[in-house]
Amino acid sequence: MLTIIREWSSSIYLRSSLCALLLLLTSISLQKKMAEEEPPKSIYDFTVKDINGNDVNLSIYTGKVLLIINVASKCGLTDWNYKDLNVLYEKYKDKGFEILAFPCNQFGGQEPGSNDEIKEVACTRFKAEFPIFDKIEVNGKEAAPLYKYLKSQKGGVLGDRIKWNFTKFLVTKDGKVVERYAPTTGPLKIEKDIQKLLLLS
Ligand SMILES: *[C@@H]1O[C@H](CO)[C@@H](O)[C@H](O)[C@H]1NC(C)=O
Ligand SMILES: CC(=O)N[C@H]1CO[C@H](CO)[C@@H](O)[C@@H]1O
Repeated sequence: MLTIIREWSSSIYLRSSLCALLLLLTSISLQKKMAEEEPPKSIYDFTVKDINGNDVNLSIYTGKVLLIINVASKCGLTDWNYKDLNVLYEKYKDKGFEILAFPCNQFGGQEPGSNDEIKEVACTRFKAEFPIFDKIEVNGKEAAPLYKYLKSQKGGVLGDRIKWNFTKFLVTKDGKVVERYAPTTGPLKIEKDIQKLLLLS
């Protein structure tokens, strides 16, 4: 009788400790899963590729006001956009402002060149001094994670999709996306907002 009770209680003990172990394991794996799926807090959670294919952790831009743009080298607005972007850049680059340009080929095939050709066009013809990154997609399933994030933070007037070349996103010194401008909004029209974020006005 005693042995029966002892076996019975030890099996209860075994069962409950197994249960506890299972619970523990489940909660650990749940926690891990949640940690993995934690949504990005700022653009600093993204790593992109520069035009030479090297990883660039965007957290290197911590403390800078950023204008993030999808560029096209062969399009109507190209000339004055690059020209005005350079004006902005010259004026504010030493005051904590940076322009990050991402070539994109999704708008009527206006950016068909290889990275070397893009570099040539952007850096030589337009004399862009700001960083130009690797070619990416900005819309659809293959959209770069950074762009999925930018769009989730600031949708456009007619939905999240990037409508065309030269959509611009303004980012604060702590990596938050605060404004989105249409392709037709010239870079110089953004100057006041940039000054505000730089605390210059
Ligand atoms: C980017 O840099 C930050 C700060 O140094 C670091 O915490 C983070 O893990 C890096 N991200 C990647 C993907 O390497
Ligand atoms: C070639 C071309 O169509 N380029 C376009 C790039 O985006 C601007 C802004 O929408 C258009 O005006 C250009 O025509």
